[in-house]
Amino acid sequence: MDAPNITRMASEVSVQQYGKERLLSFYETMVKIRRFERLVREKFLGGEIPGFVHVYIGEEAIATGVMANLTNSDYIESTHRGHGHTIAKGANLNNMMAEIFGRKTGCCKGKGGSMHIADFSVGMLGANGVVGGGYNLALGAALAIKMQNRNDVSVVFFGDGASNRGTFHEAANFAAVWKLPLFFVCEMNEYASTTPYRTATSVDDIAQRAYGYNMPAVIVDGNDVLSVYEGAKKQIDYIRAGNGPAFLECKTYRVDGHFVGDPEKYRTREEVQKNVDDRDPIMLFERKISKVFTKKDLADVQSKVDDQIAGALKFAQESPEPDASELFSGLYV
Ligand SMILES: Cc1ncc(C[n+]2csc(CCOP(=O)(O)OP(=O)(O)O)c2C)c(N)n1
Ligand SMILES: [Mg+2]
Repeated sequence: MDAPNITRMASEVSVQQYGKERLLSFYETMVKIRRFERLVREKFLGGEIPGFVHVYIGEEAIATGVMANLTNSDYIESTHRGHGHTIAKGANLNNMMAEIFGRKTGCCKGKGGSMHIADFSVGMLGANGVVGGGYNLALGAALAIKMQNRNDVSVVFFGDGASNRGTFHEAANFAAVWKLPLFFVCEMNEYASTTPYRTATSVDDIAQRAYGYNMPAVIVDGNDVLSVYEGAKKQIDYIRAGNGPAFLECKTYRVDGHFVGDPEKYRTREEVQKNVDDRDPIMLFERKISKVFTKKDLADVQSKVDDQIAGALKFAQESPEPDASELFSGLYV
């Protein structure tokens, strides 16, 4: 039996009611993330990108559906798997790609790389290489929103693995006691690097944890962008009304390895393929909107996105690396 704070939701609004423009923007964002990630994977394997890269392939519907409820003055805190969140929040693609390539023109001057992208101009406060490192930063942003009497929301994205960090519980309790506008969005993708969810987590649904902090929780199919959108809307409306924090659990699946190059010995190819065949979020959405758009409409979106990403790649590749003299600038210590 579910804890009393939990609502399981599926999209209740018909595709037609959404309006063409909004549907097409959902599609564009998901395709942009997918194609950006495929290119980053290719360039990483080709040796052009330094460091480590974790891609968001298969989870595009979550960032897309949540972010469609936000404006630039709302904040997000992201994870090590943060490219999708950053793109959906509207960050500049050129500066983002340059950051991943470690170039001077990157949004963090090439010093952060994939796991430390930030773009304050759109409220993207940062990806985070520390698992569970985002909660209390988002909490601080939520406290600032409240102290400034703003109606904005601070969103923290985190994985099933990160839900087991103590920082989750500290932030959840603080936010609940102070009624802060903090939105917890859990991306339950079945694995925390090589660890299957069930071997490390005590509950069937991570949303159960919210009960201990008096937080309402919604559970959605994280591969259905409309369900994510509507679930997030319900929770964000609740938060903006001044009720304090809320929780959203999105059930999804990590299709790629934990990091690009992961040998993936902890699962079978069949399991992965089944998720690709049955649950791919872009395929599911294309099916849903097939009566509203022609193949040509969708192909036009794809080629527009490809042009943008090709432009971002060229910008990154042609940008210089940071000067050695800048090594110690921008540091706090
Ligand atoms: C504090 C900390 N512990 C361990 C790691 C190594 N690490 C990086 S990602 C990851 C798994 C995270 O799993 P999850 O939160 O489910 O996110 P997902 O990768 O599935 O998106 C681990 C253990 C880390 N970066 N930080
Ligand atoms: Mg995970």
